[in-house]
Amino acid sequence: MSRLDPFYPVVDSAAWVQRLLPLGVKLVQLRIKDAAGGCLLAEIRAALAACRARAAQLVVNDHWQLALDAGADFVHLGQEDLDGADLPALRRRGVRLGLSTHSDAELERALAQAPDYIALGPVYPTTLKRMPWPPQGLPRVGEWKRRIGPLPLVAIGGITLERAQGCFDAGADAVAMVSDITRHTDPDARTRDWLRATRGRA
Ligand code: TZP
Ligand code: MG
Repeated sequence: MSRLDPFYPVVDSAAWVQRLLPLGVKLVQLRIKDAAGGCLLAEIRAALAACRARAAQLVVNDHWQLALDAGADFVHLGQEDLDGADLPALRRRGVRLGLSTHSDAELERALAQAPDYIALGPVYPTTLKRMPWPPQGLPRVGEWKRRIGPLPLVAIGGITLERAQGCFDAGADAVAMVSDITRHTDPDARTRDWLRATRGRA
């Protein structure tokens, strides 16, 4: 089971990927919710080329077919995406799979797909996405880790640098965040702070 880099920023454009990689980011998710077709493929290809040039890994959210065509490292899917996704085709091409979970039932269903990592969210309240689940809290991170064993666990939702250590101590292998990087007043400095704080864990 391969390890994940502990610092896992989630961004919405290839431009963000290109900005973060020179700072030392080694794992990044491209999460584009408002584009389609050729534009999306171009974003994925640009992000992937940037990752290849810096020995970093690209995770593509939602768009598994485009990720497959482009040869991304990972696809990240929610439960609602699972029905339509051709998981065997992803496996054949060596595209790894990350799955979101928010409840016991979702965890059971996700584990049945033999994913390469499990994400649990929202650990803290998040302003980014309206979610029907209350914040899971750190005890739940520990519970998830006990249940999934050696499979990497990604904590997401309201995670700041100040909250990261608590997530790791509770059992997260990696922490993912949007706002704490992209909405920070100084995203580059914040990214460097994150890298300093997490590098020893990689
Ligand atoms: N999935 C669970 S919480 C979340 C997603 C995509 C949003 C994370 O954003 P932030 O700004 O780090 O809370
Ligand atoms: Mg999705």
